[in-house]
Amino acid sequence: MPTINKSKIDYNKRNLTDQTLLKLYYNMLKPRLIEEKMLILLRQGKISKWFSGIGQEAISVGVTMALKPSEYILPMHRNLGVFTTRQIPLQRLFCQWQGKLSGFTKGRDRSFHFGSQEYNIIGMISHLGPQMGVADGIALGNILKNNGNVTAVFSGEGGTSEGDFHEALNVASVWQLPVIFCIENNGYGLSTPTEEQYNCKHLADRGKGYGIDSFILDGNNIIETYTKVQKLAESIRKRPRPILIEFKTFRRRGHEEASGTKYVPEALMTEWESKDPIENYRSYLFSEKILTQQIENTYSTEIKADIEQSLALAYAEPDIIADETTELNDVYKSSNYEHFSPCENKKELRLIDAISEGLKQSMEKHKDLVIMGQDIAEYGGVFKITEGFVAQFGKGRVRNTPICESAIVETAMGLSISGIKSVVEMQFADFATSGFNPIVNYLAKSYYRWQQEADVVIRMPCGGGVAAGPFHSQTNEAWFTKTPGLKIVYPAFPYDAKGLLATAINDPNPVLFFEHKALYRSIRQDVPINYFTISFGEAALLKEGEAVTIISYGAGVHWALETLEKNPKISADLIDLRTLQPLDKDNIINSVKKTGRAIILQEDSLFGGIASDISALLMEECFEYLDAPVKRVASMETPIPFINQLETQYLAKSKFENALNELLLY
Ligand SMILES: Cc1ncc(C[n+]2csc(CCOP(=O)(O)OP(=O)(O)O)c2C)c(N)n1
Ligand SMILES: [Mg+2]
Repeated sequence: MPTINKSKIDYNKRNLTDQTLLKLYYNMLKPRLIEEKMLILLRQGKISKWFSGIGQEAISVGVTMALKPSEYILPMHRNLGVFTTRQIPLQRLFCQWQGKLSGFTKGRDRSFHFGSQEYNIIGMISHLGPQMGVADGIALGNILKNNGNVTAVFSGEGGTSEGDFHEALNVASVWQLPVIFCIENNGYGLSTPTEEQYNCKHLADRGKGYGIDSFILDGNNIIETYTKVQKLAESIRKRPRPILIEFKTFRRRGHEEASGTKYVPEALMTEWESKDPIENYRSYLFSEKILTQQIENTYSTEIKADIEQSLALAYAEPDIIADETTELNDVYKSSNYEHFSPCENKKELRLIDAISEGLKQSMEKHKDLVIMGQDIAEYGGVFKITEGFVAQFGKGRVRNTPICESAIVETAMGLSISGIKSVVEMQFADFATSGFNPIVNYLAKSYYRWQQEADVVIRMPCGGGVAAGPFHSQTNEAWFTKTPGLKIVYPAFPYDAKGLLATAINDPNPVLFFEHKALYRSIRQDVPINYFTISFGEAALLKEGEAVTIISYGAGVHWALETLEKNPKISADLIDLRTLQPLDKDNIINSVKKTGRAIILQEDSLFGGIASDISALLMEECFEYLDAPVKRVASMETPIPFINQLETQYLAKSKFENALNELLLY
């Protein structure tokens, strides 16, 4: 029988019932016993990787028990207690870790990298920090739905050094979002001790800088953790606002099991071992005569039986059989959203007006659609696309954001988890770099990983010819066409922009919507006045001819049109791709099979751009039909410069006519 020492932690059970006190114990014991089993399995080589939460159980369990089951929790890699306290069947957890079908990711992601709408748990991506911005989005969803719910999100002290932490706290404070930010300060981030991680006394002190109330709690004291979080949650439900809590605790095992703890001073380890949250609580409950040996035995027998049975079931489940179609079908959420036809009644609009009108009509159609961006509210955005929107839709749905692209993309992800669509306006497409991680890692991969759609459109004012230099002129679609999971739209005309934007917003997948700034006010067209949609993946054949196929998109389409106007004798198919992902391969291939010549014009610099991929596609699919090598025309391999003569030299426009004539003469 285990010995019962006097508790080293001061507990005060206040008015908690024995039943609650025991429940807290049971809920801590469960992850501990699972971990002990995992360590054995790890030694036997039966599981691959394990991040231990031993010694930190009071935080996961205290926070989870303090929240309602309907409230979202966003845990990290040491929060097994969140999952078990929410009573996820162990069989499913074990299947997740074994990469079996009954897990949560169909073998596509490991360990705690999953979420579950069924249990209101949103698991992490490896990058740690993005969780906090996603929590902001879920909390914003709660505010907009006025449901009084609180959201809790976890981070290690290491994760607080990431920009995401700072952005998320700032946004939560500016918007008074009901989020409990829980920092588990366990002394180390991998091998890095706290003094090499940050240079302030307490991380909780950072709350002050953001205008957020913050607290320091003994993360090993389950009663303190549970009661304080419960009280704070109750208060936040009534008066929404963010709270920062720093839980002081210690990581008792290696960063992950295989990496050991050699760099941790032994004395420190011994000291924290004596502060074990379960052992001490157990002693306390025994001393209060709340826990008896008999109850303890019952708990432990029950949990161990559950572990053994669930493990047996998980091991018995057949391995996943790799199937390409299954994998490819799960990159994008398929959707049968309704299509709307354009009406006869038209009005001449500039590209910019068409986008504005399309956005406004989508705001009218989707009553909860939220748009977010810098200066988009009263100011109307730097290009004035959202002018007048606040007056019509209110500040709740038309949201000025601080300058924090990462947090806003993450917030959009959180809104999607709440079932709310959003459009994010990048002030300039160039600044998407500051939100790059959540775009390519969170939004793009979420559906494939655990079937959570990222119902987000990111508007990308892009492109050169505006004498704006290297950071306000890029057309950076190729950074994103590379990434499975994203859809990329790039209209060249007002009509297409309006219809495609409506589709982008209807589509449940993450869509990057490129808007060429040089076309905003220079291109006009008659556009149907009603709300209408245009299908993705359908290129437009702008001109029909016999001698050559010209393939382009965005400003390139207009450069090609100008060139053809200047050279009326050239008989060409001119294809405007309109969407780059999905790409209308059939129409490209069929046209080139007909003409036998292909030239691809892209505004971006050449290497690694979409032109290269289309060229390769044509080599593979049309080789025997080609009368000349496929030609790519693109801008120079330099950053895009500012001054007119340099920019003109840089841009592909000046090279296109020659290249086309050369190709025709081949
Ligand atoms: C952006 C990023 N950089 C580095 C890593 C590698 N990494 C994973 S966990 C970790 C330490 C995290 O420390 P902390 O936030 O304190 O959490 P703890 O592991 O201590 O619970 C590191 C460096 C990562 N996953 N993501
Ligand atoms: Mg840490």
